[in-house]
Amino acid sequence: MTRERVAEFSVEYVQALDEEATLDEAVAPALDDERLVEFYRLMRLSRRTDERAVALQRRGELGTYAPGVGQEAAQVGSATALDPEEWLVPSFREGAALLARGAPIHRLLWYAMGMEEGAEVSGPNFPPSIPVGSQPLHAAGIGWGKEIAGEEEAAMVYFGDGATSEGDVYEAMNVAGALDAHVVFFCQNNQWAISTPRASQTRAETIAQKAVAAGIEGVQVDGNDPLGVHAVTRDALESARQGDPVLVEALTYRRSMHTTSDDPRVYRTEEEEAEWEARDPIARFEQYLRDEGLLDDDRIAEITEEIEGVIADEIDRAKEGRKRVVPAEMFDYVFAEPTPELGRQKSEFERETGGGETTTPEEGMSGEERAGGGEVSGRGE
Ligand SMILES: Cc1ncc(C[n+]2csc(CCOP(=O)(O)OP(=O)(O)O)c2C)c(N)n1
Repeated sequence: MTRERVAEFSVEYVQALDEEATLDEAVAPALDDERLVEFYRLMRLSRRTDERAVALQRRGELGTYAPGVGQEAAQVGSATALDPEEWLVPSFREGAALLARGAPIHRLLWYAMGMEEGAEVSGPNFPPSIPVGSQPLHAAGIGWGKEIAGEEEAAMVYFGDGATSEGDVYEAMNVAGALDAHVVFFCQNNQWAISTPRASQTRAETIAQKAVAAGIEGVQVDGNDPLGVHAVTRDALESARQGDPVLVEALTYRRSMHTTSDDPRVYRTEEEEAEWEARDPIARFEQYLRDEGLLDDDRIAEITEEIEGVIADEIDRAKEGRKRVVPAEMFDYVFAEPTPELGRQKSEFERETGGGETTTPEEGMSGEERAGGGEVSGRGE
């Protein structure tokens, strides 16, 4: 009888900037001072956009909105490693990543107003994907295309820890590995999938190890450390551009609600939230930049003022450009010719909603949503 070990695997964890804001020079990427401050500005811009968007939703100006509070380092650190001409494929929580790609805030707000135009942001960025775990397949397709065309470019796709329970995500990683697709799978493990905790999602010790079965590399990084994330993503993209896909697991935390229809107090403790507040990515990075002499109170006040101005202008622009939303139209864009079943669903929808047309998102919302969401967690948006 023969018994021998035929394969062995391990998963590396990477951190450049620790919780005390001390930098590990060996891991940190070489970025100039201006770029470092820009990362900080983008993270603050995203945090403030989220705050204003939630307030707008509470006043009935937006439909559903998914804030990325707490995940700014994971998104800004990674999206800035992608070249401007490379494809970014987001899920529905990638506001910070899209801002880092130059997306105008009014478009993100239009999306939350139910307007199709909101999905069209500048550059090679896919529209948000609401069906959980579906978009990694699209990214694998883009990455395979790059391999066939012999182009040294890669695509990067974002998804959550919950999405890794979907078969599509494995299929995407498997096909990417088999076909040398130029793709980075970027999982933001924010510890929760609506009300399902990470521990109930999988028995696996890490999400990164889910790469093993696909024969691709998996790596874990401190997702609240923008410099560690940038370094890991830069290396992953370098590998992907040569036809070796990578799965990155960024360990982070969704500090706010799942969406504006959710109330996390129902399913998690204040102690847990406080624990992660202490590891907030913006506070840590700000501390580092202060220690390096790149930020002080005056510079921070300047950045704050500039951000407030940009967001105020963008909100005005979003309101001015708001269009009538016709929810029944969603049935028209599934197939070139609607199937009989879709036609039936559309008629039923129109019958039940009296035509399905709303003049503003506010009128289209239920009383509960207008009031800020009486319904909690588990909803299907
Ligand atoms: C296929 C599918 N199933 C269920 C839902 C409802 N849903 C929306 S978000 C979500 C949880 C997603 O969790 P995760 O992938 O961890 O991403 P996060 O929301 O934490 O960013 C669920 C179940 C959906 N949109 N699509």
